[in-house]
Amino acid sequence: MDYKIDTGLVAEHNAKLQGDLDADYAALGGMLARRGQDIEQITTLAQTFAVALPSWGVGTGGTRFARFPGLGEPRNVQEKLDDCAVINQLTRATPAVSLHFPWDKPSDPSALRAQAAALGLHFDLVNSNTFQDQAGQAHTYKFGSLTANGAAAREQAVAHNIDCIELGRALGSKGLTVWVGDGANFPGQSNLRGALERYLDSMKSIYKALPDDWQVFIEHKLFEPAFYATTIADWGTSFACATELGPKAKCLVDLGHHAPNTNIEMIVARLAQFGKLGGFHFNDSKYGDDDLDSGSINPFQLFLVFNELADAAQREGAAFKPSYMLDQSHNVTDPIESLMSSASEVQRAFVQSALVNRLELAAHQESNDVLPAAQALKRAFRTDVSAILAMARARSGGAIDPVACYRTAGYRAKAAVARPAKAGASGSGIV
Ligand code: LRH
Ligand code: MN
Ligand code: MN
Repeated sequence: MDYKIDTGLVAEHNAKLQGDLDADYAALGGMLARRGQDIEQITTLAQTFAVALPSWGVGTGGTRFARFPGLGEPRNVQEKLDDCAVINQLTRATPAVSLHFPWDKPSDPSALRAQAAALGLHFDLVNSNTFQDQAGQAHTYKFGSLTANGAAAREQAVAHNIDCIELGRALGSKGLTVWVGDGANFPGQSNLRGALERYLDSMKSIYKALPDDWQVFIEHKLFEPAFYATTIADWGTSFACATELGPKAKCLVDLGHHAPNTNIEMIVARLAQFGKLGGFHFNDSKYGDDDLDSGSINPFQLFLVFNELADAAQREGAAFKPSYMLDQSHNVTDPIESLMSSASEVQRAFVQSALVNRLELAAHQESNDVLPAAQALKRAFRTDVSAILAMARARSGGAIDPVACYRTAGYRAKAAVARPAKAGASGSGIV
């Protein structure tokens, strides 16, 4: 395995922290045992958790208004993979990468696949991009891509998605996520129903190009860049389209793509109930599509989403396997640190949801005993499972404290030397 951080350094880091961790773990284990829960079972479960990294997340994404490039930013997809490997080496929770095309289009897909394998990584869903014009493209997406009035722009957008499938196939990916910013900025700008009809028409052509073992995920977003009417604005539209397209089409929930205070866990429950929950883009937000780090604003919401996932998993067993991906943008932190922290916050919510006593919760719900039902969730949410997360990482070969270990290793400083700054490294202005 091509480790980017010296394994001796990780071992040394862990050795220093192991004693304290053992003590914390024993205390937490004792507390959970009094609740009838076996910490070892939970730790083993935590070790199975995985969330994919967004290739676009390892560069400084910035905001809509500016980006402040950081030192040692990856300059190409190969360097992005190297950074993803660091995140996975230290967290052991991010073995897959979700690529965005054409931002991270490899010139040699099989070489990239080999590099990923050497780094202990593989490729999750690929993402198409028809939300901005690319250099040299024949038809603009200014007035829409998959929904454009002009057939030529629509066909170009469909062809790009089919190219993404082909490229993804060569990389060993098993699905495509489609997010379009198409919509209108003025009432009257476009026929609302007509736009969705054209979207479906385009998506049917993309759907036809899916290999048998592939899925396509429809990602909805309330607004931006279309500020009056976004064609795929909500989970209802996404669900209707996925249903119309067929069994290989599912819905993707990006946590940031809803109005503030939307009950996202209920959306998750609905999509799971009707077999259309494809996956997630995890991030956090306060106002809109802020792309803040997971768990940084509303960790209780994240926990409640995982509580619904735990319910669905219990009902449906191994067949229930939504894809987990991060989708965030960094302006003021080192992206590697932020992504490590987010992966562990999503893993935390997963572990906390496993602490919910589902039998007890169901009994309280059955007898309409409201307060104990709410307390059953709060008890799990309030439990500090940090020692379980750290133990899971250590046992899987990761770092007890990934950010501290990463800083000790001086990876960014070394990258700053190896990767001299280049203006405008690839990334998006609309994430
Ligand atoms: C759109 C979005 C979508 C894109 C990514 C870069 O806001 O969430 O997932 O592909 O950002
Ligand atoms: Mn997203
Ligand atoms: Mn987004």
